[in-house]
Amino acid sequence: ADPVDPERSRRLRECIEFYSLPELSHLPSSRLRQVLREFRRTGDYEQSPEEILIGAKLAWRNHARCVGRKHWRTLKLIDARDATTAEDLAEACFAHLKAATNGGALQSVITVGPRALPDGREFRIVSPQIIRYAGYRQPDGTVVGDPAQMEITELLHRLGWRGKGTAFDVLPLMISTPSEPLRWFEIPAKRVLEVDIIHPEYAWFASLGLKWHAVPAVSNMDLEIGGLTYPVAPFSGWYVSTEIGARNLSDTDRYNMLPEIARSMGLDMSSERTLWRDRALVELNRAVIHSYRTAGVYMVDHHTVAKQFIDHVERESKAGRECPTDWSWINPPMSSGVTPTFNRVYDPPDLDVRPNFVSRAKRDR
Ligand code: NRG
Repeated sequence: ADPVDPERSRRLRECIEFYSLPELSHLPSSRLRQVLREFRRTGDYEQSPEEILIGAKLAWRNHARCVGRKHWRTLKLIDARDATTAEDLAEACFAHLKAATNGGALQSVITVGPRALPDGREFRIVSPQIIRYAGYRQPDGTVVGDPAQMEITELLHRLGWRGKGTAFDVLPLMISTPSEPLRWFEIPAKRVLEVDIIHPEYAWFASLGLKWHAVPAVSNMDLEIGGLTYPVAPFSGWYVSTEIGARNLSDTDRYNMLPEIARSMGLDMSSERTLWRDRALVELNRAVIHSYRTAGVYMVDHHTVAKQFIDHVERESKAGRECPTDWSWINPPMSSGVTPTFNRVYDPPDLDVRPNFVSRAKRDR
């Protein structure tokens, strides 16, 4: 390898920065020397499970778009770097779901798979999250299920998968590896905890037939630590209620449920001025929170998470650290003006801080 290759210099710099962090100051100084020796000789090195876990926690802490960062210390690691087949990785993802679901008391988990081969070929979880609902395009142009998953659902169809055709069919997990054709794996039903959406007062709400899954496990971001990139690094915490109630089930290009909820509530929908959308939105979000609580599945509401985030920012500032923050992602998609995250300025979202989670689309571009 060319020692003045800019990419290699960047990775080397990140490596040195990583091992110089206070969070790694307990490692013997011989560790950095050993890593550097290996890096200079081969352009690469291996991290220990402890180093990966610390790196992943810091990636979480650094990630400007996450409002749940107060809990960055609670992360658990599943080390799946020894996976050699798509099936191994699928099994690791199922173990991830089990540990993360934790019977409803959600535990933050990251599973780290193999890195790319020297020739650049790599393992990838093609599914954007471990659990996603299918979206079926109907002949009349409407969609049954989650419109955001239409493309991946059609790809799975071409690969021979057939869903039941309901609005909430869990898609199989799609994985690509260096040496196999694209493969999919049905997720065992016992690994997918779901919550039926009911309303604390409106008995009719249950008949809308809505539900959502407990675990949000993002599987299409790279984890970058100390100059190394992990292309397989699905991570999960728990939902903020508005992700489901004020986006997934309500966006017009997702489940678009507000008109039906408003009609069932008997609201005057003749004009925007009646705020029928807002009123339906509030009831949908009350229903989501109530249903998860009733089912014993942990989630956080947007007011509480906003307070937690402000605590976190203050704690970070006391520790003398920046907290790079993307205002538009930190604020909830409803009632943001009445949460404490709204009227504030933050440290600018520094996209170059490492360790970090990096969106794969960015790397592919
Ligand atoms: N909005 C997406 C999930 C994104 C990640 N959200 C979390 N992550 N809460 C959705 O499925 O609605 N997490 O790691 O907890």
